[in-house]
Amino acid sequence: MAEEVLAGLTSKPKYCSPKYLYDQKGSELFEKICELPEYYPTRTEEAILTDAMAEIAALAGEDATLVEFGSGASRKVRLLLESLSIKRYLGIDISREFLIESTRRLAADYPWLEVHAACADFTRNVALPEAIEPKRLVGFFPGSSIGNFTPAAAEGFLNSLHRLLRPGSGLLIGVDLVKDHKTLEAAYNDEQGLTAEFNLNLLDRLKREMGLAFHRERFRHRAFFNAKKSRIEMHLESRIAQVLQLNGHTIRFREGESIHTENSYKYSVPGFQRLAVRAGFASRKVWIDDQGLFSVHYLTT
Ligand code: AVJ
Repeated sequence: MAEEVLAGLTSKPKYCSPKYLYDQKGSELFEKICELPEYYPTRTEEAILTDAMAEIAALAGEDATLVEFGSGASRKVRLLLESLSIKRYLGIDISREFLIESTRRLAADYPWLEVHAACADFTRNVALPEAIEPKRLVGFFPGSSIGNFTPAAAEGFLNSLHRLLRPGSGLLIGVDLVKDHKTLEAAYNDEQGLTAEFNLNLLDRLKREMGLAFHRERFRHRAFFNAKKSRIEMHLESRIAQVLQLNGHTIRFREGESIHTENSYKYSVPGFQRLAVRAGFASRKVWIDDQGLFSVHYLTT
């Protein structure tokens, strides 16, 4: 982490991988963001999944093993467990304590389910545990987490999932859609300031884990839609010119200069389908809510 963070903060423009937003505090804040009135993706995706459950069950088939990438609180998977014929579940997440807690709760609530947990950065090449590997898999990648990747990286990532899941498998994936800028920007600039907290927590984390000396009030959260690139960008903007020390390195900010902390790409349905096909998948089915806010795709290997 230290190396990766330093590389980002000493480059031009400055950036930090969004995966570092998800320490224990960040994961908790993200769960709260999901319940905000402005943050439409979570509730919209859950409604789509609920309505499509019978069709998803038919596509997933009998006795599949469900593998969730970035399982977080393992909340959405509960919707699937109620209706799908699933024997085994593997949650993969980068936040260890959060993962252990969530999968323990899941195992307690679904005694018939074989529950596995793997603490891993799924953006790197992950190998599946032995108990999982030989089984017919259904991947689950909800929440439009795919939006964190650039389209080129998303294609590369989907291609690695295609290889990981192997023939006869499926991937259920949630993808946020392009829409009016006001709705998009409101989702990342909530009234309560939870998204700002989530973003600023990155600096708190660097302070805790890498000794970054900084004043919180000298930074501000900024999020906007970059229409040309079809993405929400999230930044930590320096309110003033300042110099910070991190692990013996000097990091200089001009007034208004920012650390780019996250991209959240928004797709059209055909745009995402083309990307999935380039990555080796076949697009079997897509569900969209009435307002055209969000999409859920079922892809097959
Ligand atoms: C988890 C990456 C899908 O981009 O909407 C929410 C993260 N960042 N609010 C998103 C996030 C700020 C979220 N993803």
